Amino acid sequence: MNRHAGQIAVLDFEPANEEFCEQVIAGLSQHPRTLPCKFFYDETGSTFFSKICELPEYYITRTEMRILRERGGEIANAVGRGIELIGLGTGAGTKTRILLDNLEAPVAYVPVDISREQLTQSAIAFRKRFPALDVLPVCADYLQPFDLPPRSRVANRTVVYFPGSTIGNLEPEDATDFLKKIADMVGSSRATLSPNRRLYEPARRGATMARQSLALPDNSLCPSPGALLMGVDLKKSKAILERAYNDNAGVTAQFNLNLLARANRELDSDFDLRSWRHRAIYNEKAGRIEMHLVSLRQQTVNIADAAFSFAPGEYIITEFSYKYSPSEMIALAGAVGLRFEKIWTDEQKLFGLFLFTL
Ligand code: AVI
Repeated sequence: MNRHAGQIAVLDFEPANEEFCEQVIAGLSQHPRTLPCKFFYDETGSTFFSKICELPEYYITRTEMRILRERGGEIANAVGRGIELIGLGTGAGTKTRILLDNLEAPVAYVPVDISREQLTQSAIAFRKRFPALDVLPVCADYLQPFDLPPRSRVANRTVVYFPGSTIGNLEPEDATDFLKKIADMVGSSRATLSPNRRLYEPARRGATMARQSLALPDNSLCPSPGALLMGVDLKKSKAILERAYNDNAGVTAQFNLNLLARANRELDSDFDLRSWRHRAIYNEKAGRIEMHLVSLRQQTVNIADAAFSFAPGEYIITEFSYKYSPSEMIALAGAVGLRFEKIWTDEQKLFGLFLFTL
C-alpha cells in the first residue's frame, strides 16, 4: 500500500500491531525471557535513540559520522558514480546525508526504515537537499520481505548502506542470513527497473523471474557488481563498552524502559515502570553487550489474556549488541560470498566502515 504524507509517497510494509502483541507474548514465554529490540523504535523510542546518539559516552554514531566526513571522498571513489543507494535503517538520515554529499551523481536513494514519522521527515528533507535524486522511502522492517519501489532511471550499481552497527543487534547466525539476503539483493540488481520486485524471497529465483518477465538479457542494467557499505562497532575494552550503554544521564535506561511503556500504550498490558531497572553488561565471552530489564520485586504482568510472573532479580533480555574484530566481520561476510574491499576506521579503532562487493 502507498500512503502519501505531504508530497512524499511512502511504500508501506509497517508491521501490524498484532505482530507486536504476538512477539511480546512469545518472547516473555521463553526462558530466559526476551523482548525483540526492533520494537524499541516507535516515535518515543526513536526520539530517545536520537538522544543516545548525542551522548558523550555513546561514541558509535559520532565516530561513524567522523569517518564519513573525513574519508567521504575516498568512500565515494570506492563505491563509484551514478549509483542507487539503498539505506537500511537509516533513521533520521544524518549519516546518509554526509555520504550523499560526497557521492558523484547518485541516481536514487531508497531509505528503508521501520519508523514512519522519521522516514517521512527525512525523505522530505532529502528531496529538498538533493533535487536531482529520486528519493523513494519504504516503511518496513527490513529484516522481513519487502518490495523495492519502481525506479525510473538506470543506476551503474546498487549499493546497500547499512549504518550504525545495527548488524550487531542480530545473533551471528541471523547476521549471516541477513548478509546473504543483502548479497542476493545487490547481486540481482541488474533487474533494477523491475517494479515491485519482492526482496528476500528466494532472491536468486526472484532475480531470475524479474529478468524473465522483463526479458532482460544479463548485463543489460547495472553493469557493476553490487556492494555493501556497512558500519560496524569494533571490539574494545569492557569499560568503554559498558559506559556507552549505561550513560550518566539515564537516556539508555529510558530507551530500554520505553519498550514496556510502549506495550502499555499499544497492548492491553500493565507493566509498572517503577518496578523495573535498566542494566547493560558486556559479555566478553560472547562478544556482546546485553541489555536487560530487571524486575525489582515479585510481580505479575498482564498482557491481553496472558499473565507473567517475575521473581525479584529476574530479567528480560531486550537487546544484544555484538561487537566484531575486523577479521571476524570479514569472515562472516566472506561466508556468504561478500568480498572484502576496504575498511575505514578512526585512529582509536573504535568503529569500522566496511566495503564489500560481490
Ligand atoms: C541500533 N543499535 C546499533 C544500537 C546499539 O548500539 O546496539 C542500539 C542501542 N541500544 C542501546 N543503545 C543503543
